[in-house]
Amino acid sequence: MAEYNLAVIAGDGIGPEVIAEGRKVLDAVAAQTDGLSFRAVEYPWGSDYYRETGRMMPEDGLDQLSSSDAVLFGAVGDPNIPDHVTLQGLLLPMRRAFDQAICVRPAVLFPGVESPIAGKAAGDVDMVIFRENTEGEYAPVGGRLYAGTAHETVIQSGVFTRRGTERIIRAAFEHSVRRGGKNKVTSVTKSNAQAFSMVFWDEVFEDVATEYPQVQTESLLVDRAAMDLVRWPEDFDVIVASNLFADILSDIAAVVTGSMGLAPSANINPEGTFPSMFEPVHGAAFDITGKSLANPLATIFAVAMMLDHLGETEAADRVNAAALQTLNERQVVTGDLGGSASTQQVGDEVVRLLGSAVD
Ligand code: GGG
Repeated sequence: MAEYNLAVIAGDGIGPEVIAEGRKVLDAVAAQTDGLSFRAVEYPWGSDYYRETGRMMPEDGLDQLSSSDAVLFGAVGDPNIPDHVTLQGLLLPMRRAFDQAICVRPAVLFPGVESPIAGKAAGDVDMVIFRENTEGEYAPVGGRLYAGTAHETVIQSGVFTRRGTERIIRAAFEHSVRRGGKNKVTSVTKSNAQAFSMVFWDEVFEDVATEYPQVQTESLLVDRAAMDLVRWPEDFDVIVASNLFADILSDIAAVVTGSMGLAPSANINPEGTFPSMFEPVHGAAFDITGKSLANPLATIFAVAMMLDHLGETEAADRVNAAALQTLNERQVVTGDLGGSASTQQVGDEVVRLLGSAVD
């Protein structure tokens, strides 16, 4: 029994198209659930806003969002604005300001979906990637000297705090215990080459692991992990890695499990003092923007993660079940999955199946 304040930032590219379907599904499940409602406020921020104002969001943008119960986010990026301007102007400041330190990215090979890796059947691949989300290689620490001269000097530093590193590693172990199954956590670093930050990460991983003797552990170098995700994806269960490595590995995991169009992401504020944010892993995808070709299921799965996070587990289960049925029946799927349905038709189908589950 709750009314939630939801901040919606559809953003750029295909963001508005997939967010429209996510909201359609959210409204439908809320309408079916006694006492559940969402007061949504749309924030028209992103690259168009930047063209008008020189900023990706207003100066007090984060203040405006801070009293929301959750943020639903589409995508960021524009072919005519440098990527570091769009990303550093909206998404990354939000993750840092709201201390959304724990990024959770599940990757599952669902019934009805074909993996590009030969011989993998539904259920064979089922992993969750825990991405450190507020520091690491994405910390805006560095500088550029003598630009454009022969002495040009550029420094980009990584930031690894004990608090941040412990938090993400502990969150991965806690999830492994809750999840059951293989009971395995794989930590991914590059500690043979990065002898400060990544050796530190390995040490923290070993320390935290002692608190979870029931969980099997593994440490892989990122190059090995990238190979293994392609050749033996079924070996992975829970993966924990730094901001950059987990960002890259989660894209590999998404394509191995069928499509970037299926990969959701939760950006969790562990203390609950700020809103958490839910988004598809994919970006703006300019090549298909405005063509109704985008797969909205990543956003719909992100909506389910948001419902779950808010404690609306029954509604989350219903959304997941309707999305899975859509995939399994394969009648209404987008081109990335071999179908010909539009973005809107997939959203409509999930809503239809939600309705039929209740009847
Ligand atoms: N839906 C998320 C999005 O727009 N992703 C684009 C991107 O470049 N993301 C980088 C990141 O997640 O750190």
